[in-house]
Amino acid sequence: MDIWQAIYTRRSIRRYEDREVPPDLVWEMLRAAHWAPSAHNRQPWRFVIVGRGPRREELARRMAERLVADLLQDGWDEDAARERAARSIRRLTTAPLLIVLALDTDTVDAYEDERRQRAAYLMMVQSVALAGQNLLLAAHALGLGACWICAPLFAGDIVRAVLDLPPTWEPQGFITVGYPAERVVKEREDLEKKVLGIGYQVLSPQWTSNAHHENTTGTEISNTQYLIPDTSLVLLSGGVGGAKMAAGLYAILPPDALTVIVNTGDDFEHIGLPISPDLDTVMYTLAGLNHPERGWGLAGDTFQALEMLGRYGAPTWFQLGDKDLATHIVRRFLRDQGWPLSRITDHLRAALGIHARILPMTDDPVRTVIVTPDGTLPFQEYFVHRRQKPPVREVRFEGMESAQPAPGVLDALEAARAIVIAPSNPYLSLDPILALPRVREILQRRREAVVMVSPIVGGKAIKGPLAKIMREYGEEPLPLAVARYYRDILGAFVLDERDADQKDAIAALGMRVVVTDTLMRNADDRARVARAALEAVGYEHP
Ligand code: FO1
Repeated sequence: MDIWQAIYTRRSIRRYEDREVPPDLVWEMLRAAHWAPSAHNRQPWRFVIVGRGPRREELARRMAERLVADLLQDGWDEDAARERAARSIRRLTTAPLLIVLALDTDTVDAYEDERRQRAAYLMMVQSVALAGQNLLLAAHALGLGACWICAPLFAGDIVRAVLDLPPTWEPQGFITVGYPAERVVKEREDLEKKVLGIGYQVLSPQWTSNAHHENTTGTEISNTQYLIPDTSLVLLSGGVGGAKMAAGLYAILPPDALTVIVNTGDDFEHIGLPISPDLDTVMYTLAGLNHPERGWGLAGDTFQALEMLGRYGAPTWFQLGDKDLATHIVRRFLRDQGWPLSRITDHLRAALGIHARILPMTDDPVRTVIVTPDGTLPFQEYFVHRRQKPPVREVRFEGMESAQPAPGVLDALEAARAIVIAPSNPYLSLDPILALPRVREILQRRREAVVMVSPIVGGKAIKGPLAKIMREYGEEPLPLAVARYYRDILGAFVLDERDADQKDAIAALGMRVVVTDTLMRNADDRARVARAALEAVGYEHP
């Protein structure tokens, strides 16, 4: 774990597995603490490791009594105070490891006046706190969870008495440590409000290229680091069909549960702008801004710029709306700042107030190209310019050999409680995602948790050229053919009721089959299909 990931993903962990912390890890943490800076290099920190047992229990009990007394003095009612104290006892007695951080007052300079005496004392308090933060980071980097407890500041006399500390060791805090039994997602307030520039132009952090805010377990999202919540659900998505599925899931899941991994094979450079159609379609749809009929682009968008571009002889076959252009211009600006696509997407998503994570399948350039009798066509040339007319001989993903999944993609697939494959085009939109290193292997291993919603209804694709391509491949455009194509990764399949006659044949592939109306014409439809998919893989969310 590198320093940036340690800093940005450390959380206060309060629930631990019932498992001892190996002694060698304890020394690793203490050594890290010992290398903190300290005022005048006095190294005033002292550590007391309190094992589980009678002394720890007596300490917890005596401190709880002090807490109750304090709370009653504040006017708390007896029951609430005792409940709070009982929780405190539980925390202190069940933590596998309890480290007391103390300050040795021998290290504090003596002054005649109160002002400098207080400053000399606080210098050592700060030094012990710095050692504590090193210890917390080291615990996290070692795969442990830890939490600083400030209670000893309110009951230092009790801690000294029960643990029989040397008289100059003044308790500063407890740190509980153990193997994490919880995952924590925590917010940070806006940093900008806490920063004042004096004679210094403080640029908004959004636009400065602070590359270190990435970390391999996810990307920095508006000051909120996502550790993957236990309710997490991952959707593999292409464009329009996938976006509807994403909206259906987003509507019924807890806000931070959904991660959408999106195809980027359709991406291309157009009049100097980087276009990511599937990412934008998913993003606009989750933000409720998408054009309801077309599916792509923004509702209410105008095409003034496109018209002007046409007058200059620029291509207008790929219709870029005026509001849509803002997305491409910002994507271009941030790319020129060195931001990877995953970070740009995260920024755009956060700016549109979307709480789901939207991850491009890769940050590397992968381009889907279509081999046709008219030659090998770039994707949008085939899809939009030639309106999907040329027969498809083969689909290739240029750049795939050196592409890696984007940060967070593999973690999300490993950690997800369920993985939904959207009713997108398998050949054009889903195969690119599955072709990335290790993606298909994770889905094969986790097959039981994987469900696909049929992209074919009644022998034709809901949107796009799927049925046509299946025929060009000599396949019957039937859901059964799709289920068979992905039989190695599907544990369940959501079949449209118009194709119910194929249920047994699909079940015979070893999948659970749920039959429902899979057409998603409105929000209720989308929620129904989303529930059917979650039911098919037994995903119960809280
Ligand atoms: N699809 C079209 O058929 N015609 C267009 O002019 C068009 C413009 C467009 C602009 C931005 C964008 O994000 C998507 C756009 N699409 C258009 C859709 C896009 O080509 C497809 O949705 C995906 O590439 C296929 O999944």
